[in-house]
Amino acid sequence: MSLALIMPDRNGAGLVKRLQTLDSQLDVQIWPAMTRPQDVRMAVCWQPPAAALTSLLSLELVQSLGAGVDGLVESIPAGVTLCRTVSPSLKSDMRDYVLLAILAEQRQWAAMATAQRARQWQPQRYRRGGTVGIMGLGELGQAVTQTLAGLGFTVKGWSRQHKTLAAVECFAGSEQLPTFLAGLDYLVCLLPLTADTHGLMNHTFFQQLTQPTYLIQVGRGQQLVESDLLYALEQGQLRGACLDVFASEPLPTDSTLWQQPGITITPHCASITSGKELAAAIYKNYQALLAGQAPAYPVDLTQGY
Ligand code: NDP
Ligand code: OXD
Repeated sequence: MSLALIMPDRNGAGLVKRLQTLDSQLDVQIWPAMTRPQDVRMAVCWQPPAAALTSLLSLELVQSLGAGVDGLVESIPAGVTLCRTVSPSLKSDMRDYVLLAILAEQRQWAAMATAQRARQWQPQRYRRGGTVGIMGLGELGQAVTQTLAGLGFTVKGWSRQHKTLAAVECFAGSEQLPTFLAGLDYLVCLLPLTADTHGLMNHTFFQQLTQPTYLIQVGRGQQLVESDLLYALEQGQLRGACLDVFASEPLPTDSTLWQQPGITITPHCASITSGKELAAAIYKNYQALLAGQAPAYPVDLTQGY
């Protein structure tokens, strides 16, 4: 049995080395230079060309290199299982990123950095407390809710199916979205990209915010209508935004978002599984496949996440 790495634009050499440290006999082939495609039963992918998977006739399992599986769901051949990579470092990175974005905005960190460069002594007023709404109460959303609740934030959560979580006021479905969005100081998007979440954050959505809210977008770019975001900033429904993901990545150099006051941009790096944990997660699923067991973090292809 062979394991394929299909990750255009990424160098897989470090990952191969880590995998072979776990198992020196492991047969790994890196796309597109695969000499024995007929031996591949498992493929680890990030944005693979659709044809790369259909040409693997013995394929049984595809593992996404990330937690998101948009861009993969559509290209999974019939009968093949899709799973994703979720790890302790992915969760702790995301908790840190969301907390950093909230604290930086609360303490007006960007304004103080600007004042420093102008040699100006300008203490900023802190925004105290805060109610944070998290859209998506999955692996990452729940990790974030628990951290924020533990630090004394008031936390609201929204998911597709109703949940009961300690210290979180939970809402579910489109009918409860307006109640969830009411009274938020911070809104965090940790939703997967699906047909239902595509374009979710649009003009109608922002109109349901009942006070100026700060958006932290760490889901997927296509969930946010950029022109409606700019309008919501102009109208004061949003008081700012921290964006890590974009409809087009890298964000084009001519995008108006780069220079927009109140917007912080990071280049899709909110959270990343460490190399060691990635290799361990892949190898665990490889062994599960050999033993005829289900992989960790399987995706429901009918729901798209
Ligand atoms: P999970 O699949 O564990 O959780 C997804 C959550 O979203 C679930 O709570 C689910 O509800 C909810 N959800 C899905 N569809 C809807 C909907 N239509 N309405 C309301 N809630 C919905 O995902 P993860 O927490 O592991 O990851 C979430 C996303 O974060 C990833 O898909 C990826 O896009 C993004 N991500 C971004 C990273 C970055 O660096 N910026 C890094 C890693 C991930 P329910 O519980 O009812 O099923
Ligand atoms: C992921 C990501 O899905 O990096 O893991 O966005």
